[in-house]
Amino acid sequence: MNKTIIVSNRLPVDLKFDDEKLVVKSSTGGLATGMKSVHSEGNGIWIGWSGLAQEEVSEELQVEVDEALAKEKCIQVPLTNADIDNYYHGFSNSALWPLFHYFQAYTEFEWNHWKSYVEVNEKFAKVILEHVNDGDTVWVHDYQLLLVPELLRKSNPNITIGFFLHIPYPSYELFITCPWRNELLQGMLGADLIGFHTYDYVRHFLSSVSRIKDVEISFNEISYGNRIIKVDSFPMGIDYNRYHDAALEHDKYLEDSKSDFMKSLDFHNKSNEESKLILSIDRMDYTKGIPNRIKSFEYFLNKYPEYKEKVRLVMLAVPSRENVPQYQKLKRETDELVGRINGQLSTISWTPVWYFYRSLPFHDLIDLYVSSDVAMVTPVRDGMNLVAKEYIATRTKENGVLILSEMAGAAKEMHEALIVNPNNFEQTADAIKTALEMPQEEQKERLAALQKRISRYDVERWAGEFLKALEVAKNTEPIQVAK
Ligand code: GDG
Repeated sequence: MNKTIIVSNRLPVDLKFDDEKLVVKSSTGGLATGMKSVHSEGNGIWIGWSGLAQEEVSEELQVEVDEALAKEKCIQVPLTNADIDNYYHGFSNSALWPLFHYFQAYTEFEWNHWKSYVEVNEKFAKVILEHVNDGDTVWVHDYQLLLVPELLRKSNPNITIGFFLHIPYPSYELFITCPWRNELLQGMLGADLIGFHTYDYVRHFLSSVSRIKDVEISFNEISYGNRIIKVDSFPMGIDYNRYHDAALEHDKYLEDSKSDFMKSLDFHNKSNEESKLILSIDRMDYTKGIPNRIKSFEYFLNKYPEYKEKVRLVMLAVPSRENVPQYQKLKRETDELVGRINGQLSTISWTPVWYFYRSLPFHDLIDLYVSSDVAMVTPVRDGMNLVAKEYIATRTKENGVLILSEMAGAAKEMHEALIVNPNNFEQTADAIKTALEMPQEEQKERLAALQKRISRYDVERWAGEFLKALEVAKNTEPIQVAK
């Protein structure tokens, strides 16, 4: 029986040794969260890095690691500390990530990082080739593995290869600044189907391909050698029922096991009945617009002082890529901004920004979603953004307003949110006011439309449609080009 192999940089589980004891933890990233249901249901496997460097794993421990991963239907690609530094922190997160998110000034093109990126992509291809059989489907994910499709195709033309990019694809003008643009495109073109979150990213990709490579393009099909490669948009959804059902269970949570968060929120609610909560959740990343969000909230409080003591911004920033200098700088800037606004505006009974720099267990996350009157999802650039969709899924009482950046892929689908330009503090501040004052009937109408769409196009449907399109792409006959 043919199988589907999912491939991503990180496995959906995270391994750590705590006092020589192996600890297996589920990852919190967007991809891991989204694909979990697809992986657990299928007969396939997931190939990726476990989070442990080779140097940490002795031969004895290796057996234990492999067993723990096998239980989760996972196979690891072993990476060394040098790989992690150069391929992951280096080329992936200091070159591709900023470049693809339009942060050109942060982009570092280092030859040794690139060399390691090539080597690690080869390591991934090697492990995949050891487990793939003719007729199988391999679905490769994201910017860390752009070379893998071509490496697989060269070694085994009898497999179906899909590739999905979770981050934005930049305009041609930006993409050409990369010294290895040819190699990157060549790598992606090994796939039968290349997917992006939005139509804009598809257009940018096709424009790069047509200007850099000598190929025929007709609509969304690339004629390349004797193959046809399809390119299309597949906006990623969430596991809607998981979030919706967890929200419905929320009252039960309160009785059974009060989290510290809810205790604080209870206290807060009792101390000021009218007080409202605005929620912000992201990885601590410069693409997520965290400083802009704090500044917009500060602008709002200064422009509409009647809201002082009546509203709080609850900001959860999950530590991310803490070894990369730009992330350390962002953390310092965020600490300072929160300190400034709280220092200037707090009163004895009111702190404007509640800031948590950590990751929270799922049920605390749900506490936050459910308890918030407004969610601010205002990245300066974001492939999709799943938090926006999760917030909508947890609204079970026909209230709640989403403020969403037009720079997030999600804005292309979620028109009923209050759409803002995150660099326009005045507009964002006004959107906060509109959200806080929105009549219940309007909240209900907007939510109903959003929930209908998000629940219908959930993560299973996303994966199903990608895999269906991949099957069709594989069976497409090449266009006969006249000689
Ligand atoms: C990349 C792209 C694209 C967050 N904090 C906690 C926690 N989370 C979960 C959220 C959500 C996920 O992490 C974050 O997903 P995003 O989509 O917002 O962002 P990225 O991690 O940057 O993901 C992005 C995505 O891939 C999918 O294609 O949308 O554009 O950048 O699910 O709920 N989960 C828990 N505790 C936390 O503290 N349990």
